[in-house]
This record gives sequence, C-alpha cells and structure tokens, in this order.
Amino acid sequence: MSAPDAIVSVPVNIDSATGVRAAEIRLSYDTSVLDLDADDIDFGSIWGTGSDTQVTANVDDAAGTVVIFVSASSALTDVSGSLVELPFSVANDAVVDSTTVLDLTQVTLNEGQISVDPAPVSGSDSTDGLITITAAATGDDSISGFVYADANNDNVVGTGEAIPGVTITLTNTSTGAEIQTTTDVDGSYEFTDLAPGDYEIVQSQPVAYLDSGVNELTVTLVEGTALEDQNFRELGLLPQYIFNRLHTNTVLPVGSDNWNDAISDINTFAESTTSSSSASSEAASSSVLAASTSSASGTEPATTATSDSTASGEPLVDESNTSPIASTVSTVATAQAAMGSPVGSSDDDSDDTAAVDEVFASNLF
Ligand SMILES: [Ca+2]
Ligand SMILES: [Ca+2]
Ligand SMILES: [Ca+2]
Repeated sequence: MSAPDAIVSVPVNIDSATGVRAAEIRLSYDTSVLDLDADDIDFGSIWGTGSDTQVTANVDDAAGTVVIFVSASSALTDVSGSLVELPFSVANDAVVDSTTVLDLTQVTLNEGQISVDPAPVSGSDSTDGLITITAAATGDDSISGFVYADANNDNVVGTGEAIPGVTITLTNTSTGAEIQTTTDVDGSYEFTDLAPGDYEIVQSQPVAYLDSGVNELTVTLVEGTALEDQNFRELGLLPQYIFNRLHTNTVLPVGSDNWNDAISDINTFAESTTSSSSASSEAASSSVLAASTSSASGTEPATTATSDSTASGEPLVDESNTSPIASTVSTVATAQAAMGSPVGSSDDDSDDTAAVDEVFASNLF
C-alpha cells in the first residue's frame, strides 16, 4: 500500500537462497503511476550486511522496465528474504483505491544454475506484485509555539508580550503539503495530528512590530513527540504604533480580554493601512495534503499533516510596506475610537499594575 506522492519500497522476495551468489531480476511497471531511480535501488535482506554485495541496475523510465544484477563473493546459506529493494515514487496524482501491478518478468539465479519455482514470466503470474494506492494516514504528533513581542528582552514569553492573530504556515518539506493557523489570544499556535518528518514553520510578520529577523524555522518531528516552543520573537512595536500601545496599557489591564482585543485591533489596523495590495490573500484556507514516508516492507502508509485550526485569511503583508505618515495618523484616530473602553476596568489588580510597569520600563515596547 502507498499513498499518492509517497515513496514505497518494494522487495523482490525469495523463499530459500541456498547457494545463491548472483541474481538477475527483470520487471516492468506502470510509468504513469510509478517512478524509479536506478541509483536508489539497493540489495535486499538476504545478503546480510552486504559488505561485498554489488548491485548494478538499469532503469528505462520511459518504457517502465528494470534490469538488476546483484552478486556477492560467496554463496548464501539457507536464508529467506528479499533479493533487492526498489524504492518507487508514487505519482502525486495517483488515484486513491486504485492498484498498479509490478510485473516480475524474469529472475535468474547463478546464471541459471539454480532454478526458480515458480518462474516469473512476462505478464500476469503468481510472482507479480500489487501496489494499492491508499489515502494518506494521519499522524498524532504536534508542533506548537508562541509569537511574542519581547518587551523586556529576556527571550521568554512574558506577561503582556503575546501577539494574537499572527498567521503561521507549516510545510512538510518532503511533500510540500502546507497548512496554516493563527495565534490565539495568548500568542500560542499549535498544529496537531502531524506525521513525523521534516517541517518548515513560517511566520507572516505582524506588520505593527519590529521584526527580529527570524521568521522561518526548520524542524524535524520525531514520531511520538510534541515539539514545543517553536517561538517567533518580535522586538516591539514599530514607532508609528507605540502611541496606541501606550494608550492601551494605560487604560486596560495587561493580559485582560479587553487588552488582548485592543492589541489585536492594533495589528488589524496596522494591516488595514498596509494591505491594500494584498486583498487576494483573503482566500486562505486550511488544506490537508499527503506527506510521504517509506518503509522497508513497503506496507507502511504515508502520512498526513492536518490541523484542526482554521486559517484566518489574514492578509500577508510585507513588513517593508509600512504605512505613510498620513494614513498612520488616521489609523491612530480610528483605533482609539474603536477601543472605546472605559478607563479603569473592574478586574484590575496588582499583578496587572506590575505588568504595566514592566512594559513601561522597556523602551522597545
Ligand atoms: Ca510476471
Ligand atoms: Ca520577555
Ligand atoms: Ca518576525
């Protein structure tokens, strides 16, 4: 079984390899579904560590035929296993639930001195293999982190440093499968139901913030793990938005719902003044695509990256595209009007006061 866009390793097996020291294997395959690179063909399990095993393969990828010679310096004992392993790539447009035949056309052992029973023939016979294209399986691993403005410059996500509403894109680098989510009110994001593999995490720069310069992370997700703290650190608000932030911190308890809403508003207004050319990005949506893995047996299905998060459709705006002064002025006015929260909210407490002091203590935020 294998999923579209996956690699499936197909063995050519032998029940008893007594006396075998050389084999010639010929087979053909459907080039519309499968692809094979001669350099990737390897000797099979019967040859052991294979320190002196040699493989020569010729692949005609137009005709879909393969000829493989494999040999060792001494004859094998009574072992069973695979003569060779062929890592086929399954086409990304292969139809799920369809099957494709690997037609074993000839196997010759020790230049014909050892007979093969049943002997493969060109066309259908009992030695042929069948690959079933399956829907990609789902993993149960995860990747998570935070986006924050590091006001006190300690590289830690602190009170009042969360940046909500930031778009994070996750790409499985082996398949190109891509999914998106946005950060929550606490600045966190999480991708769940992931398969193990190599991923690239990309942050869409929140335009109101001074970029720390690291907007891409490359990670390897190991099976059975939850990869945490894949964080994106911003250096603080850009100068044209600091008035809004000070106003917000003055009238609203840091970390309160109203405060989070106000911070989101700052980002939203910042983007609205700079995103006039990016309206098309509204169409962002969560997608589910297959990832690929391979296994020695060729029976392990490929994996899928999925997310239960919904893409925000937030405009993706280049940070260099900051607003001109004129539009910034109007943005500030609009933001203040939109906040409209009463001074001195009822859930104020000493922690909030301390946090406000902390934020004010920084010239960056
Ligand atoms: Ca055959
Ligand atoms: Ca911090
Ligand atoms: Ca950044």
